[in-house]
Amino acid sequence: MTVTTDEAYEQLAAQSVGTLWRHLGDLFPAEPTKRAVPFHWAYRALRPYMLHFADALSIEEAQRRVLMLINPGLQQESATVTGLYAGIQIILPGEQAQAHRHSANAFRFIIEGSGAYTTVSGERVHMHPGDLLLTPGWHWHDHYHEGEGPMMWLDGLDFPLVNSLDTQFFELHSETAQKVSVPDGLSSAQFIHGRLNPAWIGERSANSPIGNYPWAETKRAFDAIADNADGSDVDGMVLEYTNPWTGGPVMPTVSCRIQRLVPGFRGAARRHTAGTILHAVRGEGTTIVDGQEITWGEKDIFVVPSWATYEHVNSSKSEDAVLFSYSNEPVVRALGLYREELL
Ligand code: GTQ
Repeated sequence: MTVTTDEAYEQLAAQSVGTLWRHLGDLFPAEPTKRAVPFHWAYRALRPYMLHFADALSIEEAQRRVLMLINPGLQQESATVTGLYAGIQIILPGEQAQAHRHSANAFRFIIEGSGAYTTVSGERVHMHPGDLLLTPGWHWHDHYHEGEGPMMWLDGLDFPLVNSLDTQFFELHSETAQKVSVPDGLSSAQFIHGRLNPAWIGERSANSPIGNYPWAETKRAFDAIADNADGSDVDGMVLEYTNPWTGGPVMPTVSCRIQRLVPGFRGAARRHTAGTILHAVRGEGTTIVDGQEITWGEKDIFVVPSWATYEHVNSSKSEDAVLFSYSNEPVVRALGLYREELL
């Protein structure tokens, strides 16, 4: 061949061919490159914008009225941490958000308001602050508000992961509302007891069948444990919401947890390879993420990217802090990519 080396590089690039020796370093970093950065959104700063758009934009125009919390390092994929997304949704009394479905798994963690519900695969699921509602992939879902005042919740979806695999489908329902086919709240009534599952139900899916993990149950669990457990050095009294069929995570791609940090709690430092999104249900505190102090207040949302070192602090001497969190740990574990390190 009679080409110079420069010409060879150029001609190969034109044929969509790369040369590994020039990319070994960036394709195989010694440690994860952490495109996602530690970040914090204050709820009180976002709330006025939610109310503005509730007034300025009809639910029909928007379909879903949601502010997306986008990590500055993940703008291309609209992700909050790698593979996962967080948004804050608002719905006003009298509104209906059109039924649709998508491949992505979704959940809602209720922040404020009363009188709203979502219909998921024919079941109306009522919402109260602190409830966790599931909308697993390809389940029809439409939201309604029949109470007073605005209703707001945190949306968690795995769409950045689904999109990165080119596996996303989306469909609008032919009607605004899907048909209700079972009594309200049936799935929670049947399954929330956890140790007594309805044996006549044959389909045991990788998704939890529970439409709502109500705050009342979460509170009961914390009250029952009271101060009689040490909890985790890193995460305090941390509980995982589980799929009653498997004992595993609520959906195949997302693990949801709730943790109580007792007054004066100072967690040990740890890092692991599951990007995590956290929401302060109550209390306030500081989480140090890769040396950066994130001071969070009630209802705020913040992130700990994969392989970032974090430690939680509840500096209050009298008040508990409660954090809801979700991560892509089940995906990372299923692929054999989970690593953790106590520091
Ligand atoms: O409520 O169905 O934040 O489909 C993003 C996509 C919420 C929803 C989001 C959605 C929804």
